[in-house]
Amino acid sequence: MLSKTIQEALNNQVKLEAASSHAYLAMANWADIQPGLDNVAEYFFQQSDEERVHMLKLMRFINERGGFAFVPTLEQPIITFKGIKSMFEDFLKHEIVVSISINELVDLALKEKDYATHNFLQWYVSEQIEEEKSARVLNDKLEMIGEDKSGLYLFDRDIMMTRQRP
Ligand code: OFO
Repeated sequence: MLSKTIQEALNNQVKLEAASSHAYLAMANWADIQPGLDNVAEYFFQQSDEERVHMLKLMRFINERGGFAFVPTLEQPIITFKGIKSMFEDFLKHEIVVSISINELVDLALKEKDYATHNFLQWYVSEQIEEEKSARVLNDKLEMIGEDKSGLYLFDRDIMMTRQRP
């Protein structure tokens, strides 16, 4: 049985995963209307789906452990970007926020001696290592490319190969 404290903390994480899904959906849409960023758009559509899966996994766990998962109210995310570089910077910043939140949850689960939740959260710890790494690699590539149009062409062409399979 989940304590009220853990249930609330997990529901906050549900909201953060939902907000991630929303934020990446906005990035996908923005990329979708830019010339030549079709694969970047596809990358973020898939990333958005993946965040929804993270949210659902949390909801199912909360319910399974005798809690109640709340469907969160979401604010509109940022929907336009100065350019591809600033969008990917936001992507990395967002993943770092999520990692911090997961770490705080792990810490809370230990403090509350909720070992089942602690164990469940390990999947998210590994996931965040991967997601932060992917976002960093993509930001490094964009840094290297700078304003080079052919570099950007290749970035878009190859981005789907960098996606980890769920
Ligand atoms: Fe849910 O993994 Fe990214 O944010």
